[in-house]
Amino acid sequence: MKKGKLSASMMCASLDKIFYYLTEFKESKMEFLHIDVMDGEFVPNLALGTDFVKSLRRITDIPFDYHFLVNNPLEKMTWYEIRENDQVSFHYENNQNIQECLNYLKRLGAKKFIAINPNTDFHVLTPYLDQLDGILVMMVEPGFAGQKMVPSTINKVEQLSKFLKENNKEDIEIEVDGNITIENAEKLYKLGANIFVSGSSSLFSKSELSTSEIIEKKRNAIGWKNK
Ligand code: S6P
Ligand code: MG
Repeated sequence: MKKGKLSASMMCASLDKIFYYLTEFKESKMEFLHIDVMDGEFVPNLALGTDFVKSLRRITDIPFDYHFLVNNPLEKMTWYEIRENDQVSFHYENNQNIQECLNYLKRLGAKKFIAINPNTDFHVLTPYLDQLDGILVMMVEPGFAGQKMVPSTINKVEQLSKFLKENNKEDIEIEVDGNITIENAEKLYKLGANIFVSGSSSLFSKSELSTSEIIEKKRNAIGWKNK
């Protein structure tokens, strides 16, 4: 099995420690910074506006993993400076422009992911599989950090992984987002997930360990041990 990747959820990072976190991430070769964009419409919360994300882009070159939890992602994605090789998820739900969103990301050369809520069946994505680099599975109701995993989502990850293998689509990555503790990451890695959004339940939790020690522990849980 391939090694899993981490994506640090920046809405969970305290601003007073931002340089500490970015230094630790750089030294540990963090794969992505997870950028939640929330518009107060698709979800009852606001997060990571354009100017904040632009400033972050200026102080780090770690690739961004955008997660648009918004109505009309086709318009709102254009407000951000998405780069080639950034990874971008937009939601399936309440989206009349899925194909147009995929076309837009293809033109930018970004990695194309579609995100699905806990109650959305992954089979709805079947028509788009040929175009997708990955699927983001929400493990909690979208909108807030610090929630407990919706139990049915675990089985969904397992079924999705089987489905992709059976359809010769195992190159499509499975990203999991919400309550990804070290223990949950280990379980989900074994079931086929390979990108792990890391927020208040791991990287940014209150801990005696340094950030790089947490990263190392989490990586050991997702296939990095003895490699
Ligand atoms: C939630 C958002 C997530 C959170 C992340 C936080 O709607 O999409 O990316 O930032 O889940 O992690 P945790 O460990 O607090 O659940
Ligand atoms: Mg997210």
